[in-house]
Amino acid sequence: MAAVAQILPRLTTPILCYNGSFPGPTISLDRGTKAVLRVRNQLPAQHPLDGHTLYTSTHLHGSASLPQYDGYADDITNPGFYKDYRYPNFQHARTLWYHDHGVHFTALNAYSGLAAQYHLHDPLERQLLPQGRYDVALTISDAMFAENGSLGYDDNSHSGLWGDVILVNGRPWPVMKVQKRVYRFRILNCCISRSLRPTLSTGAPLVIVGTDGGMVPVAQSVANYRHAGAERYEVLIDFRKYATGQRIELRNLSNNNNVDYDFTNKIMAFDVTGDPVDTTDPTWNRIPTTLVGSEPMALTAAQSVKTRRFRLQRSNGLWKINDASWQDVIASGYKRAIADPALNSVEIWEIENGSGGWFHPLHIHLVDFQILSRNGRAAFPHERGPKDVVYVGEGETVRLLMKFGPHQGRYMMHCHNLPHEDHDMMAQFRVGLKETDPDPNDPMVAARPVWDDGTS
Ligand SMILES: [Cu+2]
Repeated sequence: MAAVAQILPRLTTPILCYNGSFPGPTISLDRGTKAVLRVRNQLPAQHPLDGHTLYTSTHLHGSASLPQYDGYADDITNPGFYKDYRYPNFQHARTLWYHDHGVHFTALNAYSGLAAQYHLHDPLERQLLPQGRYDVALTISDAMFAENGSLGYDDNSHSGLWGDVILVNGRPWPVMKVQKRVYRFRILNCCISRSLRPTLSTGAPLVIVGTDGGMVPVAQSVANYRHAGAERYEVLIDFRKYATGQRIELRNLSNNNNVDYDFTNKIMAFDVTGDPVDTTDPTWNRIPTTLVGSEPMALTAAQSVKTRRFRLQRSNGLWKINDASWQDVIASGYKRAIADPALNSVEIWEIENGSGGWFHPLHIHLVDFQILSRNGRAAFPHERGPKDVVYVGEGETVRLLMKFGPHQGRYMMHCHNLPHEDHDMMAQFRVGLKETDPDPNDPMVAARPVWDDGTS
C-alpha cells in the first residue's frame, strides 16, 4: 500500500510499504510452523516517481521456499490481485527478510519501502541468545530526500544509489536506551546499493553470533566488519561496563566503491541507563563462544561433485553473469539456466569480480552456503557461518560450497546491488530437473495470483 511516513522533522514522506509502515511488520515464528503470507497488492497503479506499473513479487530472503512461492521476478502480482505465499519454516533459527522482487523495478520498489524482517526461532537459539526486548531488529537503509520531504532516486546510470541519510528502522540516526547487559542485534543492511562497515565508538568488539543462515559455529569478535546489502549479521554488544548516561555510537567506516557523504559515517547511538537489569535471565551476561553447527558449515570440499565458475561483469551498459542477463532468461521462455545441479548434490561455485570499480553482493536463492575461500585465503572471521549472500569486492574471487535441495526447480541468483539486479545481473539455475522435464513447481504457472474482491 501507499502511506505517508514521518521520517524528517516537519516534513512527511510518501512511501510504499507492507501494512502502513517502513520497515513493514516483523514476522516472528517458531521453527516447524508452516505459514501462509497473503500479499494483497493495494499499491497505486503506477509508481509516483517514474510511472512504472506497481506489480509486485514477494521474496522471503533466507527461506528455502518452493519456486512458486520464492518471489520469482516475473511471477508478478498486479494491483488489485493477491497471492498466497506458503513458507515451510523448517530451517534453523535465523534472520530472514521479505521484500519486493518484481522484475526490473526491485530497486525502486524496495527503496520506496517494500521491505521487512522475518525471524525464525528454535529452542537452541532461544536458550543461547537474548530474546524479546533484548533481541533487537536493526534494518539499516539509506535515502536521499527532495526539499518537500519526498524520496529522491538517482541510481547513477544503474551503478547504484547512495543516499546521504542513514535510516535505522525508518528513522534517521536514532538513539536507543539500553540497560547494562548484553544485547543481540539482528542487523539487516537494507540499502539497495551501499555497503557498511559498522564499528563502535568505544573500540569495543562486535561479537558475531549469526550470519544469513543462522548461528555461526564459533562466535567471532571483530572491531568492524564489511556488510553488504541483503546480508544479515547477528551481533552481540555488551553494555555492562559502561557508566549510566554514557553514549556509545554505532559508526560506519564504509568500504571501497561506496559514495559517502558528511554524515553517512554514523548509523545510530545507544544511551546507557541505570535501569535495573534482570539477572535471572541467563543471557544478560552471556557471550557464548561455541554456538551450533549446521549442515552447510559441516560440508567439506571433498563432497563436491562439480566446480562451476561465474564471472560478474558489465558489458554494453548491462550488468551480467557469465555474459548473460535476465533478459536472456525471459527470451528463452524462462527455460535458460546457467547451472543444473542434481538434487542433493554438493558443488563448489567460484564467483569472480575481475573488473575494477564495483562490488557485487551475490545472492543465491534456495541454498545456504559456506564460504570456502576468499582470494585463495580463508573467509573473513565475520562470514564464517551459513550464508546466502556473498560480498564479492573489487578484484575478488570467492569459492562457495553448498548442497542443492531440498526442492527441485528453477531459482534465481543475482546481484543484490538492486540497480545492478534490475539491469540485468540475474540468472537462474535448475535443481534436479532437465530442461525438458515436467516441472510441477514452475514458478510462472504453479501458484497464480488471484483477483482480490475483498471477501477473503
Ligand atoms: Cu552488482
